[in-house]
Amino acid sequence: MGVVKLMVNMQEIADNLIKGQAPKVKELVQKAVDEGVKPSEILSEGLIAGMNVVGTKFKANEFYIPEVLIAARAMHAGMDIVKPLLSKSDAKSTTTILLGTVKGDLHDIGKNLVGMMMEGAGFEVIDLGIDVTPEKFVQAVKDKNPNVIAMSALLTTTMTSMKTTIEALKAAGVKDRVKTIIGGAPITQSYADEIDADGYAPDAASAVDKVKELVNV
Ligand code: B1M
Repeated sequence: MGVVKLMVNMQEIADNLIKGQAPKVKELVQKAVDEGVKPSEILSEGLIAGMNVVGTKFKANEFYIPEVLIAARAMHAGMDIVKPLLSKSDAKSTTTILLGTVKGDLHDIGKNLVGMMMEGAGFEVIDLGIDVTPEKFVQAVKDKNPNVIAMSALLTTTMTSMKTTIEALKAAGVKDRVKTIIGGAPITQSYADEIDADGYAPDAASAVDKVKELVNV
């Protein structure tokens, strides 16, 4: 009698990601790759499916920030294996997000959470880091041609940098090339309206929904 070998189930990857089991996710993803499962399938039906559940739970206050960060770490463990294979194969993201904490602001925990959720949703994320000047955002729009600029600010004194950045995009003639979305503790929808940002999101999971709405994916 031959030995029955169980193939890796994508749901098992998703379930372990939701539980934040990074080593297990890594092991299962590697096993799935070795078994010949398409990287795009592992990404969409394992990692992204799991991260979507995490986002839903976070929005419903069933998960809190530490659980999201632990799940995001598990997602990264899987992504590390799948990412190099993806660039060689089919599922190239068609949506690129330029992410950064604005000038003068060094807070990056929320921004990183936004980035992880965006990656989890299958977007390509270019993270410019913290203290990103309007000039740097403008230059990166020219160089990288993103679909969306996602700006984070945690201070009432730095949220004005979002306004200056949008003005700089307009002055450089590139504002219409990208959608702008903003967020962070002091940010509101009315501030987004005031500075002519295309969208506002109160948390990382809603930021993903907002991007989907803005770029129609
Ligand atoms: Co700062 N800090 N901090 N701080 N800090 C706050 C923000 C503050 C509210 C604390 C307080 O006084 N109660 C206050 C701001 C007051 C104000 O302006 N209204 C403050 C201050 C004053 C300062 C300093 C000026 C303190 C000083 O030096 N005198 C200084 C400024 C430094 C600077 O940036 N230039 C400073 C420094 C720091 C540390 C370096 C010590 C550290 C940051 C470490 C780091 O980020 N690597 C820090 C921290 C940790 C905080 C608190 C405690 C926590 C912030 C955080 O990470 N929250 C914060 C008080 C608080 O919030 N309780 C505070 C968790 C994170 C997941 O939430 O970033 O809000 P958050 O992100 C959320 C949403 O806002 C949203 O999604 C996330 C959740 O899903 N979101 C987006 C964020 N970005 C988004 C972008 C989007 C969409 C959603 O679309 C693009």
